[in-house]
Amino acid sequence: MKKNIIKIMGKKMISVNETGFLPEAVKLAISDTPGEFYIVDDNEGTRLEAAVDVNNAGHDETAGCEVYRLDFSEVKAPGIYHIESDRGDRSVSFKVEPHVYKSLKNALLKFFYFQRCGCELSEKHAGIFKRSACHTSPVKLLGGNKEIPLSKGWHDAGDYGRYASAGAVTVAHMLYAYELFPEAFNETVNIPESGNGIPDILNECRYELDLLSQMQAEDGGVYHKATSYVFCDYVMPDEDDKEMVMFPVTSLSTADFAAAMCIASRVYADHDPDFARSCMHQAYMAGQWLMSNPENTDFHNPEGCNTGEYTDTSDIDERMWAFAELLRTDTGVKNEGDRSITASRANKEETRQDIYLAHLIVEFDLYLKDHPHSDGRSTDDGFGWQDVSTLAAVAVIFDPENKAGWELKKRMIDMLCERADVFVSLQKEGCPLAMLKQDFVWGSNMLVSNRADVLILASLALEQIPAERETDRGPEKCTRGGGSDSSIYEEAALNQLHYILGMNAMDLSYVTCFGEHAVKDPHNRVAVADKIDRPIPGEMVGGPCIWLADDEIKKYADAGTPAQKCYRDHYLSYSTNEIAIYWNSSLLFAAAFFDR
Ligand code: G3I
Ligand code: 9MR
Ligand code: ZN
Repeated sequence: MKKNIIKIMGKKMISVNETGFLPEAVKLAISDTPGEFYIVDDNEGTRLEAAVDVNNAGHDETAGCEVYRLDFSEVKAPGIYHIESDRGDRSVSFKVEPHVYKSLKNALLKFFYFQRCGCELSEKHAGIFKRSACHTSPVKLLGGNKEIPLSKGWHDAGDYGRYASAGAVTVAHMLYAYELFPEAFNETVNIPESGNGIPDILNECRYELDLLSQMQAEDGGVYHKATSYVFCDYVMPDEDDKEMVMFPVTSLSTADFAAAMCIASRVYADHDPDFARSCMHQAYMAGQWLMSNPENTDFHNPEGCNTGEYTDTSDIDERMWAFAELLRTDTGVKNEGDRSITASRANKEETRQDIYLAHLIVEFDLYLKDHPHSDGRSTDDGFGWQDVSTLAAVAVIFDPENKAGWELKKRMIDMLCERADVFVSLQKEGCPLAMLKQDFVWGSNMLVSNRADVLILASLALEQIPAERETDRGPEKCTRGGGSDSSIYEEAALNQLHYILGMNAMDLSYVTCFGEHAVKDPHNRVAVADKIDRPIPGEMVGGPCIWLADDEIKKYADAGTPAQKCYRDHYLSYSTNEIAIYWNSSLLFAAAFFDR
């Protein structure tokens, strides 16, 4: 009788992080159906005594169903398990293990090697994904004959463009991760530089920094992108015969470049002092350009051009990040040519740092004016290519010399923690996921993982608040509003990771080769053209997008489709299933934090 009921009702979903859980972490899975649930040890084939608490978390609009949260935090012993219900439904198998995210972390990093442009990928390092060198000719500056030599860098995504802002933000995710928790980067990932005494995360970022350094014009401005005029077909990169064009300088690229080069000059100082100095000089030049060019240039493709735009109506946050990083990093004394922020300040002996600080404050005030306190629902994460305000906050908050001063640092911590508090509260109902329907935009998985990163950063920022500090009026207690603490932030960050790795309405892991139901067919020209029936491992795809912005997804979703289900694992669905460097680096940041 029971069997029949199950048949009639059909299979129900039990979805879970398919990679697994850290032994001491809170462990949640979700189901769309109530019932009794059990944890089964895969090796023994037996149900565990450990309780699975089932909570009705209410209807989830983005999942399109009632959500039951299954809490099995009691399971702490390392092993391989799955969840099953009294109705006979089961989840895929997952691990509980102390270093459960290690191979994920390393695959997310190795991904960047597979994106390398301008070099051969050898069998030794790429295995079956070996390929020939691509895009080695100089590029032509748009609208003229000027040739600019260009080498190295990563292909941006499923296309072969190289975009300065995208590259700079990606490198920043990775280098900040390295600065904040270097202990996560002790393993090598079999790239040509492995074993040279420099951590592979720095070896890999160096490959992109070498490209970026060639994208700066003589006056300090940075070109927006080097791409063909239109996207090429699904061909291998070395077969792409479209001419590469360098597009004009933008304030967005120049600011992101300045910030990334500052971080690089710190991080590489011990390993390669000459390179570090040259990064600092280039960052300084970019900073000078920004001060001479106060308008947002923005960027729009010229007529007939269809490659990525990375357009942005505001460059306030980019400038804020650039000046925050310059303030923290550029210890140079004032030069003859240095720009002054206001003529009225000319009387005072103004240092270069005074100038950066003044600019930082101006931009931060402008930013907050445009972004008043969040309404407690949705909010920018500030950790993507378009809004980089959290990156600016990182530069200020984690400066060991606190060059911005306590007041500004405190305001940055407040901005960061306010965001984190919103994300914690968004997890309270339905899926334990900080995402509203309108957040399922192009690259929604980056929003999910950026929110994890913000939560992680907020947990680290709390450590930066001293219990007390000296003021003119004597000692003063330092407090922060909001109710969260580090462990709540970390728990919420892990929930975001669980979504990416399988705890979602698609019951899919969005990282290739990680999970029994992992995505298999990303929009990546290499992966389509190589004719290999396996995807390159460690790629996070963009994920559900409610805009239904390509013909493939339109066949499978309409306006009534729940946001989490506006997704199709097919290479033709570029608006839901592409890959991108700053999506991987965003997830790498979180994975590395939880495997440090
Ligand atoms: O910021 C605005 C927001 O204010 C507004 O309310 C909202 C409404 O639609 O749009 C927001 O901007 C969107 C932006 O993503 C931020 O999420 C843009 O409209 C949207 O077009 C943009 O999508 C971008 C997509 O290109 C299309 O341009 C993705 O973020 C970006 O990751 C993706 O990047 C592409 C490159 O162009 C080319 N290479 C592949 C790469 C990955 O798909
Ligand atoms: O492959 C392109 C991808 O990298 C971009 O993100 C996307 C949006 O700009 O466009 C893809 O290219 C498509 C083009 O825009 C329209 N024709 C089909 C292309 C995919 O084959
Ligand atoms: Zn290339």
